[in-house]
Amino acid sequence: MLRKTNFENVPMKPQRVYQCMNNAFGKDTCYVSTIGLSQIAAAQFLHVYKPRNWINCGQAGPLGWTIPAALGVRVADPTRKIVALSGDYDFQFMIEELAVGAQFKLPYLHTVVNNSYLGLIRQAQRGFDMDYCVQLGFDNINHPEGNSYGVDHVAVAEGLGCKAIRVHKQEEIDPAIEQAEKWMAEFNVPVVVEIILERVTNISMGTEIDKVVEFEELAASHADAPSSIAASMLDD
Ligand SMILES: Cc1ncc(C[n+]2csc(CCOP(=O)(O)OP(=O)(O)O)c2C)c(N)n1
Ligand SMILES: [Mg+2]
Repeated sequence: MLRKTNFENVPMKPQRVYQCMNNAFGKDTCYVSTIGLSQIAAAQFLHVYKPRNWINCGQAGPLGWTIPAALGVRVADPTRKIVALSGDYDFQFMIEELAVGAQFKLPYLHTVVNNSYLGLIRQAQRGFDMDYCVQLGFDNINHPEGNSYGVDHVAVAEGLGCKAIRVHKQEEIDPAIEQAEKWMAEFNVPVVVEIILERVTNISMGTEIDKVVEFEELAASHADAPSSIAASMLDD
């Protein structure tokens, strides 16, 4: 069984984001993440090649941990390639810590996958037929082009002394990462790449390892999961 990643949807499906990240980031990349559909999907899809290159808070799952953890990794290792990954709410939880990165010149790349939802909680509520108090969208009077996704993360990150860029389509991801790398080299501050996702995508999950529910069509060929290492074992 292989999960499909090569979706063309705009707003993007998260699976496609991880495909792009696998293609864009090298084998030395150290990922930092905390909790949420974002982190669960990342653990399913992202390739990690070395020990201590998947820095995660473990079972505790304290939202907001990602920014300070990434800053800590940077302090511990001034040369490592660090890519943090947050959902929109994890990012908002301790967003002010970005200023610490700007103050102490601690560059790293922070990808924010924004579905304008507490996605993991929304998915968990499906079992109760609810979608209650878990969406983060609103009409932001200062950000009308934000399509009611609410907080303008680019503006907040810039206000805290960092650099930030927003993308909507998969073909914008590579140029955004290139821009982020230039900014990190030039300014020595955290750089945020915000990726606008479709609002509702469920991620494969189950109560037991042999009862995992798939919500999307599976890959039928290598082309459906081109960045997958296992895909090479499929008959095209
Ligand atoms: C401090 C804290 N409060 C509440 C939770 C419960 N919780 C786990 S995931 C989640 C929603 C995360 O939303 P987001 O960061 O946008 O990620 P998504 O699931 O949408 O990818 C919540 C509220 C938690 N893990 N930590
Ligand atoms: Mg979210």
